[in-house]
Amino acid sequence: MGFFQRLKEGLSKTRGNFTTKVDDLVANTQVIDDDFYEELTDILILADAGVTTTDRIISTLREHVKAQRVRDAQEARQLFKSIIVEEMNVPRPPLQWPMVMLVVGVNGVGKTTTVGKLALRFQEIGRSVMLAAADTFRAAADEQLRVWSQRANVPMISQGMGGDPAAVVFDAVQAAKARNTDLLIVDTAGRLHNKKNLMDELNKIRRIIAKEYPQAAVRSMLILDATTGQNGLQQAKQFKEAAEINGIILTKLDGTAKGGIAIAIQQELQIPVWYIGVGEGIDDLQAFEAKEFVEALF
Ligand SMILES: Nc1nc2c(ncn2[C@@H]2O[C@H](COP(=O)(O)OP(=O)(O)OP(=O)(O)O)[C@@H](O)[C@H]2O)c(=O)[nH]1
Ligand SMILES: [Mg+2]
Repeated sequence: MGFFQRLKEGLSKTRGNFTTKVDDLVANTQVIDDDFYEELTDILILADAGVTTTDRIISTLREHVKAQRVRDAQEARQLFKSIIVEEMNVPRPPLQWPMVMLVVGVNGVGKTTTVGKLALRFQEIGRSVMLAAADTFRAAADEQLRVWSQRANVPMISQGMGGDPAAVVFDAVQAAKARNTDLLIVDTAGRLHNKKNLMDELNKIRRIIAKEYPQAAVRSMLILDATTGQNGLQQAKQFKEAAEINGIILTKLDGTAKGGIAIAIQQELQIPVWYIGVGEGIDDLQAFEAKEFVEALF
């Protein structure tokens, strides 16, 4: 399956929910009136785009329709699409090498799986990759990461369960430096934003990397489970308050009909989405591009 086809496939639940409704509305609209905007508002809200984002999209659409004297609902649909692209467009910064990616987030959002997917992605384009097993909390975490490291054929540094995650990261940084590794990806334990000691641990890890590996670009990637919708978004806002976050990876988009969260998230958090997860397989990670995303959705 090609890249775009895979993305379309991954978004099929959302397309079935959101896009089909938009298309039905457009097909049944003779006059663009308040009812049209109200129904479009409902469709966005039901897709989890959130009230603020929805209001902004609809009022921009109203302005454009008025300014351009649009009468045809099909034309309004085109405008709607391009407004959504604009809404999602928070450009991600260019990659820098060497880089350390800290993969963080609450429990079960897909951190370890994403580490595996990222490892393969960069290994395949010729970058040297190393993994650090800094989830020393959960018994099976090491083994789970080892499986991914084998699939992606990249080395992994670990100290086993119960150790100090910061010590694992210290070790991994020394190993990454010694081997001239382009990308060190650090898997961390799931944590809640309100657990102060756990959030402090993340900040400590960042300090260690900054001190031991000043030449590396450090990027904390917050993993967000798309199926948790607006709740997940609120949680992410709080997470961002407690730890520095540089990018978002939105997982499990294939598992939700409410992919509208992907529309809301960038403006709401003011953090770019770098990648999206559209399945459980090692290939199911895609670089996020607003335009492509919207094309695949519509
Ligand atoms: N459908 C789907 N499932 C995913 C995706 N990403 C991860 N998962 C699944 O989500 C579940 C949890 O994934 P993990 O990678 O273990 O999540 P985690 O954040 O590391 O979990 P903890 O370490 O326990 O906090 C697994 O069953 C994954 O297969 C995705 O993009 N799509
Ligand atoms: Mg994990």
